[in-house]
Amino acid sequence: MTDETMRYPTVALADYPDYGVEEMRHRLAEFHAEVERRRTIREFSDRPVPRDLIETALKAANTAPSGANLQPWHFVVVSGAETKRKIRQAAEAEEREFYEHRASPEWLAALEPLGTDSNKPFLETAPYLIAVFLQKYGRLDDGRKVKHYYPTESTGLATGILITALHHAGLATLTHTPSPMKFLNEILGRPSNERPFLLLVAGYPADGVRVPDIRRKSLREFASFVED
Ligand code: IYR
Repeated sequence: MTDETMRYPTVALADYPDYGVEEMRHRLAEFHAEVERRRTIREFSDRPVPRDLIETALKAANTAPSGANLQPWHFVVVSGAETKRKIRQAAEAEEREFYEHRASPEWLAALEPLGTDSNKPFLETAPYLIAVFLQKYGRLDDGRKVKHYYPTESTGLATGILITALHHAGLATLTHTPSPMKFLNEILGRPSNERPFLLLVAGYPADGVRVPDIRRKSLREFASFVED
């Protein structure tokens, strides 16, 4: 047996307290109320955010379950003005192409209530752009490839935790998906085994920012229970 095929040693499951059902209800109700307040925003303040907050949120994201625990993601945290400017320029070029040519009339109609367009000033205003990359395969130190499993699902889960962690800290985010996003590999010098997954804009909301009055589906609409 080689090292790579050996089973992990095991450790006792740490810190999984039995709260009791009443306390569980209370904890979940509080958690729900907190995430219910999360809104995607499109106008950010330029107020600085200490880097350690982003680092801790990223460590939370990295706890996501992943296929064969291969953690097939990479996050590039961009705070430099010059790199943000390059990203904005490239993203806006793709977005102009999208809004003017590529998007179907149906897609444009779906976006209309949100009022988005190809102008993305927040890509320079917000203190952080976190480029999330999905690794199609990994690389060992000696250069050999390691196949990754469910990288899309895994990276989606990690990104969800990242967004929730930042929200928990009081920071707002925008999940931005300029398409195609290949320019992120070039600007950020990422290798070809990494595919841009999304660009997460993070920071404080701009003063007085308003958001569309959207509604979330009710539990009955988005979940069903099979009890027999
Ligand atoms: N990427 C474009 C268009 C866009 C697409 C979807 I789906 C959205 O929910 C929002 C925007 C943009 O960022 O403007």
